[in-house]
Amino acid sequence: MSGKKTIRRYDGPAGGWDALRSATKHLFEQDIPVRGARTLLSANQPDGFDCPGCAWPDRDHTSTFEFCENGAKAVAAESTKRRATPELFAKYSVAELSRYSDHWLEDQGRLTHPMCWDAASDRYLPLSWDEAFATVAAHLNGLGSPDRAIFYTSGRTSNEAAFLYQLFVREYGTNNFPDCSNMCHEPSGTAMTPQIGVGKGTVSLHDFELADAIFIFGQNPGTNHPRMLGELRKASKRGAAIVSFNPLRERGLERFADPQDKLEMLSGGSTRISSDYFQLRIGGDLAAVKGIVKHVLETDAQAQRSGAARAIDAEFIAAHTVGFDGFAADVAAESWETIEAESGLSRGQLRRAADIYLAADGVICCWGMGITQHKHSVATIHMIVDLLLLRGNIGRPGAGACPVRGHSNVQGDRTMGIYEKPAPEFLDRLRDVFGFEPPREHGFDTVGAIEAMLDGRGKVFFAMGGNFATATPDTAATHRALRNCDLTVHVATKLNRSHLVHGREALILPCLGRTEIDMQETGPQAVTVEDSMSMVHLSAGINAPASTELLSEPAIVARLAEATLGTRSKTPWRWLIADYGRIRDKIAEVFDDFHDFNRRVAVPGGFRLSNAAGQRQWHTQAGKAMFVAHAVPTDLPVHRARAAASSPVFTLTTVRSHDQYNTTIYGWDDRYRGVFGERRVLFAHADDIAALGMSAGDWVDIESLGDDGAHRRANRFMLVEYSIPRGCLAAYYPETNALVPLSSFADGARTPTSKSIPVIVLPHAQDGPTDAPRDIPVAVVR
Ligand SMILES: Nc1nc2c(c(=O)[nH]1)N[C@H]1C(S)=C(S)[C@@H](COP(=O)(O)OP(=O)(O)OC[C@H]3O[C@@H](n4cnc5c(=O)[nH]c(N)nc54)[C@H](O)[C@@H]3O)O[C@H]1N2
Ligand SMILES: Nc1nc2c(c(=O)[nH]1)N[C@H]1C(S)=C(S)[C@@H](COP(=O)(O)OP(=O)(O)OC[C@H]3O[C@@H](n4cnc5c(=O)[nH]c(N)nc54)[C@H](O)[C@@H]3O)O[C@H]1N2
Ligand SMILES: [Mo]
Repeated sequence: MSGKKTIRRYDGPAGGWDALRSATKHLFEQDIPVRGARTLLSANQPDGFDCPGCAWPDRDHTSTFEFCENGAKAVAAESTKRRATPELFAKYSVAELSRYSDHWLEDQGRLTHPMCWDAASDRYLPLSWDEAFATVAAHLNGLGSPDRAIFYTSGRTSNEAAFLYQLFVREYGTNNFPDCSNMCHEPSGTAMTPQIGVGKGTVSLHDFELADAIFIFGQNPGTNHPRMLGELRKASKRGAAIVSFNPLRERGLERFADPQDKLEMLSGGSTRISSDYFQLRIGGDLAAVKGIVKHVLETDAQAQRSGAARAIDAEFIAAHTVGFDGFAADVAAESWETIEAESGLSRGQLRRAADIYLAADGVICCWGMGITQHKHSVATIHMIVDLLLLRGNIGRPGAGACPVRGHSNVQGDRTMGIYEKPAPEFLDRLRDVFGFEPPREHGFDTVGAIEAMLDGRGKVFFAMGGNFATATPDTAATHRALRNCDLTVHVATKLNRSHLVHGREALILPCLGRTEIDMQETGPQAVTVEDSMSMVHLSAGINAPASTELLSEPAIVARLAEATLGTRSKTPWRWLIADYGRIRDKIAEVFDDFHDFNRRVAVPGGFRLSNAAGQRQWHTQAGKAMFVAHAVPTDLPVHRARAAASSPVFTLTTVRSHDQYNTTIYGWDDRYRGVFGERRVLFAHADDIAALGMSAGDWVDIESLGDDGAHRRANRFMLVEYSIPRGCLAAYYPETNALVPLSSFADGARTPTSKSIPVIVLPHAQDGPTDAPRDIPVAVVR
């Protein structure tokens, strides 16, 4: 971490030797060169642990070790030798810790002891687990209503832990389950469930071997799902079209050198990834996809007139869908002018994309956060699914919808019932299996939880992992909300900002990570996870725990449940955690899809959950897949801000750098975008920088223009010239979260609009406040 700032173009491929070098450096920095290699080799192996990085599936989960730079960083971060011990907390008060950067906090290493904030000294002091559970239980039992307590989940939590957690919280009496999904792929489920009857992707890895075209919307696999590049590379090599829609030039979507491929590595070769790259405007995807659909329908009309073969799959549409006529009429009525203006792509570019779609037998559409974090994200996903339906591209080999999930078990957590709006049938099953009456009223999602803590309806905030204070929008409001709580509790592996922005009382409960041996009464335990393609498999740690004091997440839930519910609960909590196979038997009793769970998951690679839409069974209201029409929006917050403001208004999107995992900052480099030694950068088009009367390298402040009239600022960012459309800007998350108003979220899904923030750019006010925490060079601290 020299802190040396350099901005230079990166012309190498993604992956390659740079990836190996970078991974080695990160292992080395965590003091784990030798054992780290063994740890790495166990990632995604049948008898090893599931990589705590992303949710991209592994080939059969039985393949030889698949190298992944960012997987290596995630593993290195967890198996670090550093420890955040009670001595650290004795040395620094919370006020002092708060002045350090997120990277510094993370870099203190693994938490080792349960800690309790002491108001008199403003320090976290160690306490026993029994005292910790008694404290939480006393608070929970002292609330007038269980709905005053909020239970957050991040997406690393295993199926077993998540299942026990939702069971405990529902026995306690609330559905207040905000989770990271609310900020992530919530719109995907919200859009797809009524439209095709499932809220998950319909494809498997096998489909990637068969697809003729893969469309990628708003996703940066080179950084966030590096193993996906392996699949894309193979697809590219066999001639499949790969079509990217992204405002930014992302190196990983252009070229990739597979560290797995000896020849490619030794020859210095690389493979082209995208055959076509469309740099649309931020938020322009709905317009772009509608433009493609319009071309497809016009081509079909032409074919019908000339008696040629239909361009759409009329048989599929007739047999399997409803709503086509109204949809087609709506598309016909949308003007090309609007489509071009809002997408930023020309009619010719969209014709090109439509021709690729029409030429392909099987098409997969992938999408990520570039689609889900907008006001109109649900509508955009409807349109992507509409596009697939036009030619029957769902429910047959080589085709389908592929929302690419983030956290390694975020999909599994939802499957296990971490959801603020549980289905009545699921609650009935819980009631029958566990003999209690679950609460029926819907709970708070992430935005709702912040609102509730702000206005006093939320009093206790409990987090199973994650970094709520930093990951959420409207940083100032979120911090006020957390500080307004009577008690905040964080189950965590590493120190983070959320532990420092605490309630009147506060606890940190340290837990085991995936990579560690989870020893319970009957012996070492494995947990299960579900990847982005609905494969469920086992994960067993191999390292000794970071501290003898650590408890597993299931054990923390079980002991907290006992302390809180006492004899009110009929659930045999201790018995369940003595052998996680018993938890899995209960999961099998509640969910039909998990029948014979223990036996089926024991097979290397595990099993795939059923996917009705993938079988062309449509569990929708109409019993068929549904075409859903949406007008291209022209009255979004950005449009309104442009109409009202006197200075130029830009659309800012917030993205991940190559050296971070969400709020965990591994380092200051973003290799593929050519940024080294700095995270406070603002990517902009050269002409926009000039139009502002500024130069690349200048420092600026960013002010967002929310509909609520409030002025939100994030200060001190360096302008970086980048290949991005005019009027569009990009900066890193979470430095820019302060700019997203709490009230700005996706229609229908309430996902904060972190990818389309109307902003103005001002010269940096030297004397103005800077919200950048003091950065302490790592070398000095150690
Ligand atoms: N190493 C690493 N891996 C990760 C994570 C991490 O932080 N680090 N995070 C994990 C999590 S939780 C998630 S959800 C995933 C996130 O993975 P991604 O979905 O790839 O996440 P982002 O980095 O937010 O960026 C998405 C991409 O969308 C583009 N984009 C921005 N706005 C728009 C738009 O309006 N339209 C279009 N078409 N594109 C747009 C950006 O340029 C960027 O390339 O990754 C997971 N994996
Ligand atoms: N502006 C903006 N905001 C965003 C996004 C964006 O693109 N732009 N993306 C959103 C998305 S997609 C997501 S998913 C959220 C992420 O939000 P979160 O999931 O809340 O955040 P993370 O940074 O992934 O959480 C990291 C913390 O988890 C803890 N941790 C790590 N491993 C474990 C474990 O095994 N067990 C436990 N108990 N704790 C563990 C560590 O203490 C670590 O500090 O952020 C969202 N916020
Ligand atoms: Mo995510």
